[in-house]
Amino acid sequence: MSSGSNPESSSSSQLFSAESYFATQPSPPALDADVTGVRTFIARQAKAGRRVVLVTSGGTTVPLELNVVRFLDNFSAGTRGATSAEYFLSAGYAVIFLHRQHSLQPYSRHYSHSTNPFLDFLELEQIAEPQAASLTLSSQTSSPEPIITVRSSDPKHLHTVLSAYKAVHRAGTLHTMTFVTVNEYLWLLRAVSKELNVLGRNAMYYLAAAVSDFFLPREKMSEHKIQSGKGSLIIEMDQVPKILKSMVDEWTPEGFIVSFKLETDSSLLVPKARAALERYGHQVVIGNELHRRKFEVVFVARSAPPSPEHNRDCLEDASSQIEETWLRIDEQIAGAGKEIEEDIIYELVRRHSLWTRSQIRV
Ligand code: 9Z3
Repeated sequence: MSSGSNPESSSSSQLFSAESYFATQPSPPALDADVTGVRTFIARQAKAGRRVVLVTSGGTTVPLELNVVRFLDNFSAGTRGATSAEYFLSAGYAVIFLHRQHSLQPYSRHYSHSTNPFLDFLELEQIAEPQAASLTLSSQTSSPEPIITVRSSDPKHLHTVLSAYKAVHRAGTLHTMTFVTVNEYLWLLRAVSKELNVLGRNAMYYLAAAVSDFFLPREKMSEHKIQSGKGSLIIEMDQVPKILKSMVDEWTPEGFIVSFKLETDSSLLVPKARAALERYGHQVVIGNELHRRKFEVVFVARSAPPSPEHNRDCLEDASSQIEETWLRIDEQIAGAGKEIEEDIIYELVRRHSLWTRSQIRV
């Protein structure tokens, strides 16, 4: 990185393989505890005979300083991931929800700080004058507890969301983990994939997080806040290694892996999604254009999903069998509450079932 004030820190970029990345970049301090937690969760779900899906959600950051003041962020509120997690849960999956800290989460997303703020649902009951006075003057009097009631313009919806939320908590089928930086994301993704590999084909990966393609290796980061005042700032970032390739080849070769491809130029969507499928050899790429993502997505997949053998041996041959399937919902229906994630998950559950029942050796 170089700026008017940090010219000495300029250096050239190198190409990181997944291996060299993890050999040189620091693991998050809580990694061991996170792995223990997720391992216990997976063992419990395996015992109950449930399929497990890892849902990644929200955007990663790339800090520019070790004492971080500034960072590069990736676009995502976490809507896709949080919404999808709910539909996976209602389809009977256990969900590991790996999300950007403070991004949207399943169920609470319906009542986030910006959509239906929680406090707007609460009403203070009228308290008689003398009691109100004593409440104000002293919190230690024996005056009655204030009564707070919940009022919703759509109590049925609130009841549905709350019931589903409580049921999932009782069943213990949702496990949440958080990341902020792309480094934390990569370490956690690798760790969870290796743990989930014990489930073989019963594991699904739904990679909806918006992941930076570039990062600043630790050795190139400025320790303190980058100083301004000497003109422009030039930062050279290195490319994040292609971890999908490592997932398919090493960490979880039998898992059913779904990645997302985000484009803003719709003419690039299908070609880039096809290229990703050919390059990594996983099962599905879901293409979404930024502004149409709530109304249409395109599934790009092979007509027969590749087996582990296929992953290893036949990538070049498989390109001709790649098919595109569009899922669309009417914008008016979407406005009335229909979510495209419902259809996405329905279709993925169907495809995953075929994958788990496939006769090919695992
Ligand atoms: C997505 O494409 C997600 O659908 C969105 C969801 C980020 C668009 P929101 O939650 O946004 O509705 O606010 N995620 C994947 C984005 C990404 O980083 N993809 C990489 C790429 O396109 C590959 S993993 O190269």
